[in-house]
Amino acid sequence: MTHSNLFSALRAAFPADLSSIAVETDEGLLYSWQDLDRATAMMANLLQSLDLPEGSRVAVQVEKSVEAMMLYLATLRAGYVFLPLNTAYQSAEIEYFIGNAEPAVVVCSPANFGWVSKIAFKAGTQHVFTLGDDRTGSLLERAAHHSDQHKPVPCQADDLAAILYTSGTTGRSKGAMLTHGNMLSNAVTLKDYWGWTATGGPTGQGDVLIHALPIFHVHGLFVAIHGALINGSKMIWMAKFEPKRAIAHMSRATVFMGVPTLYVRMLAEPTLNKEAVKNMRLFIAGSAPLLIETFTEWQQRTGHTILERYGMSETAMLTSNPYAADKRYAKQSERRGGTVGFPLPGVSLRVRGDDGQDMPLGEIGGIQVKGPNVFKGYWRMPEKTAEEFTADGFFKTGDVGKVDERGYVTIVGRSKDLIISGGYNVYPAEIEGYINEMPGVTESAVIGVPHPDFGEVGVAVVIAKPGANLKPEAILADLKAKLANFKIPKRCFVVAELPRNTMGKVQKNLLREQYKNLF
Ligand code: MCA
Ligand code: AMP
Repeated sequence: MTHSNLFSALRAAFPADLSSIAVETDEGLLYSWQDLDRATAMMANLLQSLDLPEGSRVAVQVEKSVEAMMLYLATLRAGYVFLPLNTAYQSAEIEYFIGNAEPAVVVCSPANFGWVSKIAFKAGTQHVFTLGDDRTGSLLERAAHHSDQHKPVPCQADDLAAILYTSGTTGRSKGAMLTHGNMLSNAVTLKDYWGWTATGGPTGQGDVLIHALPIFHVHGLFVAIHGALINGSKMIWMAKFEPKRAIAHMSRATVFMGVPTLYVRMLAEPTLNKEAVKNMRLFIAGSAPLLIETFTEWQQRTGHTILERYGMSETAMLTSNPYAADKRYAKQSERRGGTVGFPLPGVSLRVRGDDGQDMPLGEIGGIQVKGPNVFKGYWRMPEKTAEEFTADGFFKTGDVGKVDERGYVTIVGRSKDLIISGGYNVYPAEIEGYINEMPGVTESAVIGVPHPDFGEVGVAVVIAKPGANLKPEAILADLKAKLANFKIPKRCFVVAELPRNTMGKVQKNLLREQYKNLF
């Protein structure tokens, strides 16, 4: 059997000197490569001691910490399936994910143990551990009793490594099943494509990554962590993004990855200038459209051109603007603002019209992709999976875009009804469902409108039942009690009617136009 455990590939890239520093936290804690190796071995041994069935899911909702990253690596190492959950999710959301994924192990913050364990045990989970962001909790206590030696469990490239929940236009969240092979192929490609170096550079120690993103989504968990580890690169670990501190770290770092909101917030800091970034090699942006204003302002202030790339939970990274260091890949060396660059090596990308035919260059259609990075399917949803793939095996991204004559891909919109707010996805159908159930509500429409900080935010437009006295603040407060905070519309309006087309369908484009200047 081929040994394709992703952890083994990452471990093989650790530097020879295991006593050197792998992670330095914002609070000044230092973790060596040996610490990563030993602690992940202990956690992997703990997981294996539980005698879990093959393919068991380990669902994790904890605050960002180096130990939380180690738990991810330990899950890979032990051959189980990692299921990360946004810390903002509340009980109804967690109940759905746990009920749907049926994890054998759940790890939560000590403060949430009461309600999370209740949900987990009800769903049949056998083991619930806690992990605090200050190295407290039963997970580490239990792991401390296990050996710090562990042989990674052999895996096939096609074995599941993680399930990431994501949603479509309608219905509940779907679990995208990513394999060891999906993620390893993407990590290896990006290491080359983005010119990671393990030695030299201004710090003398090769690349150093500022890790500023949450670790429950593809960007922070996979692109950033795999990127650093597979290059044996040190990470400067920020538990929470804070623009001033991120800029201060840049004198000792070379690579930064962020969603556009992070760049917008750093641009608001007077300390951001050419001197502050003089050691930096690469700024990467993705997860949401980077406004051309942000791209240009960043260039003027820092002298650096942000490299924008595009990906999805289902596919990890798909396209990237070029990093000129390696001419094999850089058909053009220019990073073009407003585009997401070229399909990555190994990724096939095509643009198709509604009739299923290829669109001519420069014309807009649905983006479809194929490659070793494309997921295995949606967890326990074979019909949904079949719907999202074409007969010849391309995945329909739901993004709308075009490819120009030089090969640059531009995303112009989305056919899926999705709002991307500060890099987090918000599904209008989910929010509308909650509003429509409130007493006194006839109907609602949630739309995305431009926002200077988050790029886009949700706005709810609600119709009241005759005689009902609906208060926008009460609607928002009710939502806040039930849903993750980033999903709450930033404004709510109670109106007499919604614009409709002749079929009676709400015309969200007209609502978006009407409310576009709110912020
Ligand atoms: C926080 N708030 C938000 C958001 N974040 N509202 C809308 N959108 C958001 N993204 C609100 C909270 O509800 C709260 O409101 C208030 O802001 C303060 O919350 P706090 O958590 O303190 O906010 P923050 O620390 O300022 O967070 C902003 C942030 C964060 C740093 C931009 O949202 C973030 O880390 N975003 C990155 C997301 C990410 O990693 N995405 C990658 C997905 P109130 O006080 O009213 O409750 S991976 C992906 O998309 C694909 C695959 C890809 O290509 O990478
Ligand atoms: P997720 O469901 O979190 O995986 O979000 C994936 C979606 O984020 C994609 O389908 C795109 O709509 C969007 N996205 C990711 N990167 C970019 C980008 N650079 N520009 C525009 N949209 C992006």
